[in-house]
Amino acid sequence: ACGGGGGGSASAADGTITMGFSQVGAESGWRTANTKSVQESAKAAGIQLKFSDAQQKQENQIKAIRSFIQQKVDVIAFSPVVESGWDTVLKEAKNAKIPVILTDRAVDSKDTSLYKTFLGSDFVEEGRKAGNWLVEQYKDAKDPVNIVELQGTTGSAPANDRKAGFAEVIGKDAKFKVIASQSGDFTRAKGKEVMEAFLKAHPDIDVLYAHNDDMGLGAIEAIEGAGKKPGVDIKIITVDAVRDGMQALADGKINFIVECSPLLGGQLMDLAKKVVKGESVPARVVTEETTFTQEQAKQALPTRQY
Ligand code: GYE
Repeated sequence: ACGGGGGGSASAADGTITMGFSQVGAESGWRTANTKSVQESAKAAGIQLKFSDAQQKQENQIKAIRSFIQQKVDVIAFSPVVESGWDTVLKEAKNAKIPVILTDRAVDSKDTSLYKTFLGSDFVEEGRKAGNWLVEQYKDAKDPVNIVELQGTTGSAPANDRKAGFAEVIGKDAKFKVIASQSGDFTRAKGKEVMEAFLKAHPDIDVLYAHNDDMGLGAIEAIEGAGKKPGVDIKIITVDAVRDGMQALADGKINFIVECSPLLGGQLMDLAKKVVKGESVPARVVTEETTFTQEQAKQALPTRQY
């Protein structure tokens, strides 16, 4: 109806960009902060956002992307719940000449022409940071260090990579033993449930490595329920640094948090404007992040945005 120029796109005559965004779900504090960042940044950038929540299901994301293609949005952004299985739908977007931006999580597609760029954290590096802290803490220990691991959503980039980065670092010293490792699906409820099972099966846990704060917070409840002191009897390392995690860190219940920033909205909108204009963008945009000790958490909390 717009009579040319738009190449069949749904762009408004005034040039307003429409973005279809398929979010993973609302599984964690990180995700809630990320959704808010995307929504607020779209508004601030004057980009019309069609937002869809996949409730942690890949099939819902594929449906949402197909619907965005049908609606002829100008750009599609999504945070893929798992890494595999995207080629078909991404080819459909490419055939429809709609650029795709990967946000937060990666896909394992061999054909990198299926998307314009990938904006998000380096999850392998996050895992390494967690491992490095542990190695430093136990550098003088002679006895084995028994570690349990709560993994994120099975098949997701952050679960695969945080596990790999951590294993790479601790694997250099045989005293570090991962005695149990299971998915807690990035949620508090599952983190608690799996930690309860770990505690029953293993009376001798020294360290918990949880792939996000929420699972760590659920595990803290399980540890307290078992009559042990989180942060003292069992040392806890998590990833994200959302407010509740930072509070537990400041309170001494978590020992170390590797930051993963959910505030990707601003950069996403900038990239979207560029790809819609046909400008070139870097193939990979990595988020800048830090780590927090208990003392650093106390200092950072008052001004923490999420
Ligand atoms: O760490 C976790 C969330 O993909 C980086 O997903 C994100 C992860 C984040 O559920 O809390």
